[in-house]
Amino acid sequence: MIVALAGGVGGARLAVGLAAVLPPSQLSVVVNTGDDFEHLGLHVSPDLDTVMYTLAGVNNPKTGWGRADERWQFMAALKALGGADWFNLGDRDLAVHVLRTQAMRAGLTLSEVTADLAQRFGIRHALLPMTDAPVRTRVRTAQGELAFQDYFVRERCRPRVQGFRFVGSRSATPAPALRKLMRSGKVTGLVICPSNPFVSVAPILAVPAIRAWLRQRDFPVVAVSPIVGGAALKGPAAKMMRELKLDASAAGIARHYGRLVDGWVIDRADAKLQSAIETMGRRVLVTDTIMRDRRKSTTLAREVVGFTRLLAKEFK
Ligand code: FO1
Repeated sequence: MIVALAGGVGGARLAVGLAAVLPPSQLSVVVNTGDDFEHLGLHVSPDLDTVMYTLAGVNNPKTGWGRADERWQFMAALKALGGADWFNLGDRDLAVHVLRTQAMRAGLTLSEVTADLAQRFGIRHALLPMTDAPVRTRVRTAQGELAFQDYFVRERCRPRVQGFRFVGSRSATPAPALRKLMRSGKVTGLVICPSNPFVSVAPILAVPAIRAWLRQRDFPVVAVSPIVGGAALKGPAAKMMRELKLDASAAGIARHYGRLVDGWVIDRADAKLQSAIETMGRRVLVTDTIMRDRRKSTTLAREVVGFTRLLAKEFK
């Protein structure tokens, strides 16, 4: 069983590839919930929805979030009535937020709601929130501390970041299905998808039991670098690294994760960094990591799975 940790767009793309290569009995996708927030009275889970829509093939390929063939009548009416219009909720997308909010108000957990919605979207692989407890990413910036969506959407990632905190993470426990997996001894590898290390992957690793599990793992962790040629393919990862005085490169990312990762998958554009990363004691696979379409996602996923299996053989 391979567990994939996914956040926003980059994570979703590799998750699709992994789902094409591995059957449901061999792949579970664990998603960041630090981006979740209450908006207009609705519980919004952006990364869960991005991964769910992408696995279901109904995601908006242009924005990376929300649904394809979207209409915006709700937003137009909301704006006309003076409602908050900085966070766009499409007419189709809205149905998921309303149903999730209704179910959670009725006492269902985020895991239960996610499983029900994923099943309705025809998704057969396990789609798991990292935890059912509320964890909220807050971004410390030169302009003070911002809630994640205020930083990411309202302020368009412009403020200079100084650090992050994940409110609620200390007391959070893994989602039940993830805890079961962790105890099963069936996990043969963990893949960190090319998501933002600070706001998509870090919140998952901030759940104490997940971090401890990886610390004492008996399986390899393979990560796909979200930085290619010194830039993030989408989102503020490279900008954040520079603002945090980190080397915004695949090598800088490898240094950032340290011993948490056994094998790095880096793009051909960064082949010259292979020896630097190997010198850190990591294995490296150099390949084409740009997932332009589903075919590329599947090809990359196949290579990542192969690399994970290779490292599993060497695992003491
Ligand atoms: N990102 C934006 O930049 N602008 C938006 O208006 C926006 C709306 C939105 C609605 C639903 C949803 O699931 C995601 C949405 N996102 C939007 C993306 C969201 O900010 C995510 O947190 C990012 O994708 C980072 O993971």
